Amino acid sequence: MSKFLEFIDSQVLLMDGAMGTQIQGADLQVEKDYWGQENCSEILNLSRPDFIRDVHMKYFAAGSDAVETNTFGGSTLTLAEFGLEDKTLEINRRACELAHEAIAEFAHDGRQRFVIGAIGPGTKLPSLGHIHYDALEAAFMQQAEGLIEGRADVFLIETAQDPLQIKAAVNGAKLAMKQKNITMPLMVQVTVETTGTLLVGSDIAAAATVVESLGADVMGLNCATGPQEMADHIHWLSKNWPRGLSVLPNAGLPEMHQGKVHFPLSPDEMARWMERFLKEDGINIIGGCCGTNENHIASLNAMLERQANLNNKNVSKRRPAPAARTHHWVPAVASLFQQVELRQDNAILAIGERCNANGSKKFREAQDNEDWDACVDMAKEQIREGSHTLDICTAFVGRDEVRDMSEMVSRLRGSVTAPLVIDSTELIVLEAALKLYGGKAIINSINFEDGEEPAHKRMQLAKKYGAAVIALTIDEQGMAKDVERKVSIAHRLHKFCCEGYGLPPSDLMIDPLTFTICTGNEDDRKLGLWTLEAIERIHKELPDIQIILGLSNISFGLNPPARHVLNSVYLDHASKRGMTGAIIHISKIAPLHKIPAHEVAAAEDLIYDRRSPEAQVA
Ligand code: THG
Repeated sequence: MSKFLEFIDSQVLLMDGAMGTQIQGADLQVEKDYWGQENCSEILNLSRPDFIRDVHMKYFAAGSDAVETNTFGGSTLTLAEFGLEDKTLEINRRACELAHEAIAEFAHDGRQRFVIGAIGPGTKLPSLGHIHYDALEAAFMQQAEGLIEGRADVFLIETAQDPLQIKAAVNGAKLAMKQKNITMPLMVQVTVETTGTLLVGSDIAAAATVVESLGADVMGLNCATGPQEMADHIHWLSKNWPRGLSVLPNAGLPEMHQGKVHFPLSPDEMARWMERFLKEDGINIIGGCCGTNENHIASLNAMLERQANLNNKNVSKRRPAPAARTHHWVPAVASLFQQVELRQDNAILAIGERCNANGSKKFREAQDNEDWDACVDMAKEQIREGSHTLDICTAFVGRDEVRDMSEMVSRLRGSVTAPLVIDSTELIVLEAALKLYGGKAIINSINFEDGEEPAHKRMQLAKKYGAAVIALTIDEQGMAKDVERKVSIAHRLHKFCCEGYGLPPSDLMIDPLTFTICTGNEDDRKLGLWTLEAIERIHKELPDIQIILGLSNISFGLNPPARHVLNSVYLDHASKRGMTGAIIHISKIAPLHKIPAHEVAAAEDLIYDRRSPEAQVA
């Protein structure tokens, strides 16, 4: 484990206060100090290293255990707004060196201190279409390389307003680490506005679902509001988030005083709030954002020392241990807006089937006419009917699947609250969709039909973009029909995805395949029953994974009313055996008590292949 993660595991870590407050309070000249670019404070790393180093030293003197590098706007894209893109590496490297130089000035006391490589969001929101994922990832990668060269101890992706931007920043940092053959802890701090969501509308649970799927070591909140407005969100994280927690509020909600922004919270008030978060929510890292200065940090430092020495009068300690907390991480996927649990209480996860070029004539025609509004309306209708997530498939002979999928995802991401299930056999379609999607999607699907290579490629996507995965029981011998093969491929998929890629078992959704049992062919009569038996075994042998089916396949060949009955009855039986989700047309599903008993019985006879003696003779 890194020294930083060891530290925050055993003691609360104090970060610094704002850089901006310090810069505003200083007498800096636009031409001389900013090289004519007044809004680019990253220039100061090169033009006024003495000033930046002094700010860091002020915070260390006030008690900080770590300072953030002056690189908030240091991604290539943000620097390009000032014509400084070519200086990305130099600026980020130099900023880290300045923080290290400040630490060196305090070497005499032997304390452990850290350099936190700050990565701000930039000015463009990918979920709103301001910038494409690829450009963002490349820009963050270059910034991260500079931070690594300057020996930052940690990456801090902060003031995040868009989960898709978080993905680009995390992946940029990961690519840089791979390039430089190094691993560093990753912190992600989101900014929850007074509206209660991130700027693009994500609530804290949606944001946490995405951040968790990317493997960040610490999640926290910073900016936008003071501690008071953060309290509910911090409390949610405390109860749910499985790893380290950080809180860096502004010095209260900004107020306008005679045309100037004023942050009202005093150092004492700030410390009281943070003391409460320490005790009630078990956070690991505290510090300040806009409006906080060295007085706030000194006050937080004094509070920490007081807490550390409450029960220990003999040896003087600097930091208390983080308060114990119990959290429960619920496996989930997410749209840009909200989290949806993969295991529903007393119900299956309903995946709407109708936004599928192969599964709905209406959708296919709307897609072919490029009537995207009609396509989006079908998505919304399915949510109104009760679908928790939506399967999206745009595979249509003669059309460009990447383009159509991109059209769909870039519309749906901002207009529907349900997470998306990206249904395509084409790798490029899956990746194009994932690059557009700020939520935590579900990839539909992987299998071993052509060996493991295609599955490897899809798992790499799932890990990179943070997605759950539907995995079909198909191998090199083809689709599994009998129980033994379904179960053994399920185990192979589990091993491949969970052991091979660290996919949480709860994010693996095994699909043991539904075939129609309505062909009249003798060979097909037992297919539904075998799938039910496979569900029962898989559920027993791999209890943590999800099990889903494309339900409507079971009844291909029957007339619509009969299909609705068979689908409903089969869903009921599959759920009782352990199925946790299904791709369905939910408004056509009826609870069994609403279906006439003789129809249920007929459907069950079909499913269990119970035939009257005459029928068997025939
Ligand atoms: N497993 C997984 N994904 C899947 C499937 C699966 N994706 C596609 C499919 N199978 C599930 N989706 C559907 C969607 C629609 C229908 C069946 C399965 C369907 N549609 C009617 C029809 O074709 O007759 C409605 C036609 C219409 O409205 O025009 O039956 O198994 N992982």
